[in-house]
Amino acid sequence: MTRTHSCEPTMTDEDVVWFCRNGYWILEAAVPDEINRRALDYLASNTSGEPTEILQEDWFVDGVILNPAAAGAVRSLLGDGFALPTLMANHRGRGPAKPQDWHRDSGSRHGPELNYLQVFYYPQDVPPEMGPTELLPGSHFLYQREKHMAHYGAIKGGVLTAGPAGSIFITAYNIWHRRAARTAPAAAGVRHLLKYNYWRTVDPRRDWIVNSEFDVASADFVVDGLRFADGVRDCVDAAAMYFWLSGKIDEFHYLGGQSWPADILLTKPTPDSDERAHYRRRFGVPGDITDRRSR
Ligand SMILES: O=C(O)CCC(=O)C(=O)O
Ligand SMILES: [Fe+2]
Repeated sequence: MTRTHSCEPTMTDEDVVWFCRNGYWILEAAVPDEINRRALDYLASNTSGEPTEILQEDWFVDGVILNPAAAGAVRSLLGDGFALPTLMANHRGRGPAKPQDWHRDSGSRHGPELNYLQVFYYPQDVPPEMGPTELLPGSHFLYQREKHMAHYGAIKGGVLTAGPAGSIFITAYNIWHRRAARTAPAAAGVRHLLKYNYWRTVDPRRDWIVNSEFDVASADFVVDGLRFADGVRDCVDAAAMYFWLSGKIDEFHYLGGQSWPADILLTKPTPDSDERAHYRRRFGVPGDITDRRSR
């Protein structure tokens, strides 16, 4: 029988909006060292690309799968009583190696729904030279034929998930990703990357950490980094996902043109400040502004 889990959410409205616009959420060094070491020992003797048996190990389930930081984020995005992974993959990186092709994993669907999450865990330190996974922020809404994607080389704006042992990153399943180039020699060791999915079992509703000051009309739906989507499509797609997660997708009707949530970024973050200034179009917010528009 599939196991489910209940716990408290840890993400706020702003965090959920950040996930909607970028398609991932990183938890650095979430898993304690002792569990990372046990996982590495386990993977040294279980060399399968699908070591699903690790899901039978209580120390692994408690330390990684039900890790409080990870489970709290999964709970925020998938609701209470989410179902636990039933399959485990291990992507081993050996070096030196060229980057993998950009891809989405098979079975990807596009749209505002978020019914499962693809989660990755590094049991060892993964500095850039060890070939971390690279993600393209906002690409969970970008459709491209897989065979075409495989021809792209480096894409400006990709984010390396380099991080310390115990880091976990949570992704929208269809985000574009690839293993980055590894420059470290073989002697630097294998890079293990465990990958698994959690599943929603309840209808979506806004039951993460609700901030009563949060105003969806002025929320920041612009992807962080380069904007790849056509025009303001990043905002429209991210806002639609936020409404879907809130159980309010029936109220989301983008008028088009310059209406909400279309948004122009006026200043870009600098190395000293990540402040972003926006020019916002407030007309078209569902149920807002004039109180006369129902759709
Ligand atoms: O090894 C990695 O960093 C990513 C691997 C991956 O995404 C895959 O093989 O599907
Ligand atoms: Fe993949």
